Amino acid sequence: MIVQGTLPRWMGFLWALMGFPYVQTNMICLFERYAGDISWRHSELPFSNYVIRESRSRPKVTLVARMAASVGNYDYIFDWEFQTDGLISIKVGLSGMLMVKGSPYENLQQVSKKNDMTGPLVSENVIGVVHDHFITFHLDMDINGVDNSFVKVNLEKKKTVPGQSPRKSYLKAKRKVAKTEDDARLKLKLSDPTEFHLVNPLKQSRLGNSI
Ligand SMILES: [Cu+2]
Repeated sequence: MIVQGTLPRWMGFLWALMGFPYVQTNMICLFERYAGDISWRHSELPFSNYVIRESRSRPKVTLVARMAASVGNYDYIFDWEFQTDGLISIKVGLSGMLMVKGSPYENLQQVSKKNDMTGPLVSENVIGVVHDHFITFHLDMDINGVDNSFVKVNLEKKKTVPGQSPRKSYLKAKRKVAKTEDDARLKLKLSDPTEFHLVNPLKQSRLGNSI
């Protein structure tokens, strides 16, 4: 049984204590997650008789802030996951009900033009419609202040001078600071691995790196 929305807080608490679920608006849930991963491990090269190894002893526990949004037939689950190494990852999960439409067909054998189907038959007379979901994030970053730059770092293949090295080519990291918003537009390509950095060029670390 689900009570929608507007229960006073104490009643909702009592309700939950009795084991009944209820909906509270504008809430997120916050929890630690251990998914069985390790945060760090290492086996040192065996230069001596001693094997120096640390593994399985540091579990990767992350802090997750989760929001679930029910939109029509779907429930989107947004997980902001904070890791101990400083990494923040965002995962979007989709649950709820499939988007379907009716079909005169009960079996694919009845379909003469299979390419005209808008999706697979998921049951008799029911098509699961193939479509896209676009999730857009507006990230307003403040890295050590508001004066931030967006940097693309690509690996570029460079050829060595003939006779200079047994190697014919090498990889060079090329940094490009986006001057305009248009400059910062990008298309992700698996064939062109790229790092994206957000830095404050006005602040430097002890080593002179922008932070
Ligand atoms: Cu959908």
